[in-house]
Amino acid sequence: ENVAADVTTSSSPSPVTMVQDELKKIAAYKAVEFVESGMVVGLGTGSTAKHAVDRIGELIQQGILTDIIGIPTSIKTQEQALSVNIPLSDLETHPVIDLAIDGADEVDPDLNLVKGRGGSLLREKMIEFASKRFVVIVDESKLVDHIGGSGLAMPVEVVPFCWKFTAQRLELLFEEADCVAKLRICPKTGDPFVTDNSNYTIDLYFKKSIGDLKAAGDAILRLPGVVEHGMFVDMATTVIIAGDGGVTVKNK
Ligand code: ABF
Repeated sequence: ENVAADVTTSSSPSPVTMVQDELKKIAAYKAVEFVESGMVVGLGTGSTAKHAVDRIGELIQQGILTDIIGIPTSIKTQEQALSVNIPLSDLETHPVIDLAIDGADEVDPDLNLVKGRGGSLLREKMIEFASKRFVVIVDESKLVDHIGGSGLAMPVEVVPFCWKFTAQRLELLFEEADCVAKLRICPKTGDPFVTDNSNYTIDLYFKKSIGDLKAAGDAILRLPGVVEHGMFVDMATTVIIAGDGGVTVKNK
């Protein structure tokens, strides 16, 4: 496999009891080492990516990074990046991004990902697709043998119009995988969760394998009503994994 070609592992003094958030921070800080002055940087979303955004802000503040332009993957990240004084732009003004740093919900041995449980998969995919290098940062709890096989959600962003119809079509599409499609609900309000793009999210749960990921993703995208799905196949160029045993960097 091309994936294992470049794997470096370093030991770290991390205690076995190191909390998950500290591991996320270690992965994030390691990723920010790849950021150089003058770069256009895709800024991810979620509790892991948040550490990377804070760190970039800190290095700008210290004058160590200069002329950085951030492209945020969500409204939340946009607000956070502004709060730490990272100059921002968008994909239309900067269609080529040097480096994007973002978290993930699942990472398989080939560095394919599930993303979107945090609700921002569409902007993340657009920005990471436009990135020359896409660095994924995770703690080791995100590693899986097979994408979609964890029993946890595989998110699909859909237009609100007739979402039940789209959910039924998704279940039918993955009938052989015993798929259940559930509309994501905002726990605070009890209303449908609305994305930054004013869409809904349908979470797919599979009891059996969905088979070839690219074929599955393409089939999802062919359904009218679907905007984008959370499988990021062949997109990550580097995955940084922080665990109790240290940091592992895997390159595609
Ligand atoms: C984003 O944040 C998402 O694509 C993914 O759903 C989530 C991971 O969040 P966290 O880092 O908080 O686990 O990257």
